[in-house]
Amino acid sequence: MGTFFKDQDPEETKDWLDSLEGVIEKEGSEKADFLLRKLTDRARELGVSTSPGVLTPYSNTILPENEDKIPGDSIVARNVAAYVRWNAMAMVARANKDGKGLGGHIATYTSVSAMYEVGYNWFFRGPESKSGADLIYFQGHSSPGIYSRAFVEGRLDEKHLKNFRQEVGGHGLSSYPHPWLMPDFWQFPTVSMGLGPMAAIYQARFMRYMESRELRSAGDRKVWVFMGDGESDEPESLGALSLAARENLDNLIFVVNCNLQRLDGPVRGNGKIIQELEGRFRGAGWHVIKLLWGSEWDAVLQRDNEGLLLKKNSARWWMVIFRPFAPVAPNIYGKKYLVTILVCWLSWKI
Ligand SMILES: Cc1ncc(C[n+]2csc(CCOP(=O)(O)OP(=O)(O)O)c2C)c(N)n1
Repeated sequence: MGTFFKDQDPEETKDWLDSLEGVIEKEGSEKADFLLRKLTDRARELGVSTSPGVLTPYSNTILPENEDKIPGDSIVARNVAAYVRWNAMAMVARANKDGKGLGGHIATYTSVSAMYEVGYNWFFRGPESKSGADLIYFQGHSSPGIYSRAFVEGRLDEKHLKNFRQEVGGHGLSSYPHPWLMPDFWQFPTVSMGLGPMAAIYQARFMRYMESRELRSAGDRKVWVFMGDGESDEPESLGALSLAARENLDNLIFVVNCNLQRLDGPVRGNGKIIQELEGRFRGAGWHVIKLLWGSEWDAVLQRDNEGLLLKKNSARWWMVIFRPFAPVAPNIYGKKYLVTILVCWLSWKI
């Protein structure tokens, strides 16, 4: 580590380093990270100008006790989300029946369905809004779910769904978001990965430009970008992030759907893409809120006094949710972790 500071008391420095090593050995790296963060906070309070870290712990940013409750009937919303996912799946499956082999994607929407639903129900503004409808860049491969939502709302009919990926006589559905093919449906083309995120930043910037020229008020209109973690590999995706921060574009929200998969394999096999992206966004000056665990996990995590579950918060862990009792599970996760999760789960349920 390079530093210009001339250390007058190396013995004292060694004490600190030994303590740190002791903490890591006895209490683990999460505790060490916590202590370093505490020290940094305290130092800043005392007026030390120290460099802030860009990474926060690998867990939800908002603690359960600080979360807002969903207003209204969230059970109805949950059921609607399930109908939408079901119809999306049925539409794609049908497009591939009887040797038609039209293709289509399911996993993208499955992984981002909850975020879209929260948007539809509580955030996105429609055309009736005073400042005009929000502008939404939908993640390219999530189109089946967006069609399905429109079907459930009665904006598309069954014939449309049957013509998924076949733009027959104007009564079909394009594979991906495409305003030229479906001008009354899509606002922006997004499946040339990377172009959506960059275009959105300039869109949000242009709205501010129009306002400052007194041509059109931006009001509280928002630009939303839903993009994939694999998509973040395209240079354009993250290429204009610092412009957005520099221009204070608080009318712009990116939702990065980190489902850890991309067309040609896993996103960052042994890495942590969520942490990596947090660093990129925060480093460029953005506010980042991470959501790794659904609220179903809150009660379980609270009972994990040793913090074992947080340590194991990786792609493979998500499989535990679906297959906790699978015979292969102990080999994948290690017996100790499985026992922890079961004990936490049972102590919550009993
Ligand atoms: C510029 C560009 N390069 C390549 C592709 C082909 N392609 C389509 S989706 C995809 C991977 C997308 O991964 P991710 O963003 O994680 O989305 P998900 O797999 O969750 O749908 C690729 C490489 C493309 N659409 N655009």
